[in-house]
Amino acid sequence: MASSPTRELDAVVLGAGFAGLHTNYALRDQMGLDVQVYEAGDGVGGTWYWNRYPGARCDSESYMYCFSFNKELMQQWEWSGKYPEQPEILRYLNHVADRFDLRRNIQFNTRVTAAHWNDETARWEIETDQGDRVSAKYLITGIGCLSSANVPNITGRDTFAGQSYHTGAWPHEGVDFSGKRVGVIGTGSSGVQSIPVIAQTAGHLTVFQRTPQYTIPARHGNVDKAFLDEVKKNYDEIYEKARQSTGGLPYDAAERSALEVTDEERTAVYEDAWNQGGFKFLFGSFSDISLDRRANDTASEFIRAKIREIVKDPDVAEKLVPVDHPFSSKRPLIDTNYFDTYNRDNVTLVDIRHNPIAEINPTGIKLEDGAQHDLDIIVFATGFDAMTGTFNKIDIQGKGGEKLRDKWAAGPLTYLGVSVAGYPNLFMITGPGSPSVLSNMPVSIEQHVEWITGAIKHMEANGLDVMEADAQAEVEWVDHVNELASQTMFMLADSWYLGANIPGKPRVFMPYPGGVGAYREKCDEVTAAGYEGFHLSTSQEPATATAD
Ligand code: N01
Repeated sequence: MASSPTRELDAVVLGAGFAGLHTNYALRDQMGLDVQVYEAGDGVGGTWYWNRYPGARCDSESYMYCFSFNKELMQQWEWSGKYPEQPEILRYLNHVADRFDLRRNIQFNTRVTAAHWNDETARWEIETDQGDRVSAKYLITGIGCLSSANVPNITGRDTFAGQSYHTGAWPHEGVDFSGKRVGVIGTGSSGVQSIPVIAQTAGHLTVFQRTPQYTIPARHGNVDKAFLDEVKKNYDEIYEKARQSTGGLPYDAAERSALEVTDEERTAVYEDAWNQGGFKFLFGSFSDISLDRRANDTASEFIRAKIREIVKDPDVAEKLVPVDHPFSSKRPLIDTNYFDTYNRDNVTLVDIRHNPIAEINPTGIKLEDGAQHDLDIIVFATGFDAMTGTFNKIDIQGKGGEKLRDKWAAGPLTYLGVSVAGYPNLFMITGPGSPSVLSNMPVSIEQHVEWITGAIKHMEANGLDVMEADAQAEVEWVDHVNELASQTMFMLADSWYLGANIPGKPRVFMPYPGGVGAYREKCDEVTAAGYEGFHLSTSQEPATATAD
């Protein structure tokens, strides 16, 4: 690094979304540490600061998409919708920042560009794009799993004369689609949420679809006040159920196999789940949809029939029917009027799987067969370089100057998804190898913040300077994650979970698929065994291995 650090801190936290805000509160207010948070945006909110596209909202029900660390906050905040919409989540996070006075040690408009471990001082030296140079004992990342936008490098992309936007970097002032010819590339969560809303005002909307999707109706609407009151009476119990669940949501897990009931019973269960909407279709219908291909086929076929029923033009319906991957092998989608939108006169579906985009030119998008679609606006709903993309943009160097991006060149290696061998005192909130994106994020974020805070308390109470994952424990964890993933549907699709959306990215399943309950138990066992799989030491003495 260019020069010596000018400030010595206990901890540096990257990001001021759910993860960074909670970590700031836990380390600064509950532990009394000297903490500096750096945030790239000019406000708090993380994902919800950047993703302001039309229709943006969360797929977790609102009463579960919040912090649980403060009971008064839980009781006092009133959600208005069944699912929380982006502006409301952003208001919530701003409220949390105000309520706990969290902004005073957040430096906004600042990206951390480098973090180097200094072997001699046993501290992290951190540099930002604003010229800050600080050192810290602990480095905690809350940089999000989906925070590096993927704007595909399509030939001629930058020659387009109209306006173009990525859903994950949406202009704060909004975009006026009235009467415009709009093209949306991408039909993942962001596309499926924004397409029906854009169609309402656009002159004409053309959707460029590479992979058809299974999506379940959200059944979004105002939240029932009586329901919320009941939730608040039982919040502790409900939250605890979510903590022990698979997906971080307090739904009753289905116990029956889809294969042990009659066809009529099965259809009735799916019909009921479809009418209830949301993730209950996946978690609440049958126990083996994600695990058994034959069981999965019944769910996939049910959704295909629904698409054919909703979409009036049979040719368009067939283009929308997913046949190349099983339901839930990609991130399950939740929608409002998605398939119905293709019945509108001002909406055209273009299948770019069979007739790919050849180029973007000044007036629009040209396909390989020569067809030209003239456009005023292009929306890239093309996703993110997930889980590792944002880490790789920072020059993170561990012991001996090893670069994290080199260590992860063939896929991310972590112990518990929270730490990396060779990178002492670095803690990643919802890092690769943890449940993260396969769960309701606030539940996973809180579990990580609590676990990391516990580890730091342990170090401070025992006069320890260094905590580092053991290399063998890391290998075993990565093997365990891969072994679990191999038993699921996840391996049967080209998804961002596997890095398949980014050309050249290694095909490795990144999140932990064993569920938040099992994962929490494992983390608690590690703690109870004296931080098994970690080396703990003072900087003066050799490290003590606590690994097996
Ligand atoms: O991104 P995606 P997203 N040419 O990667 C297509 C979370 N999230 O922003 O499937 C043409 O899912 C790509 O096609 P294919 C959630 O975890 C949550 O929608 O790769 N097309 C796909 O259709 C989610 O999973 C919420 O063949 C290209 C689309 O673009 C994650 O964020 C809301 C292409 C990308 O879909 C990411 O969702 C929003 C190319 N070169 C997001 N490259 C809620 O909670 C990509 N595509 C509601």
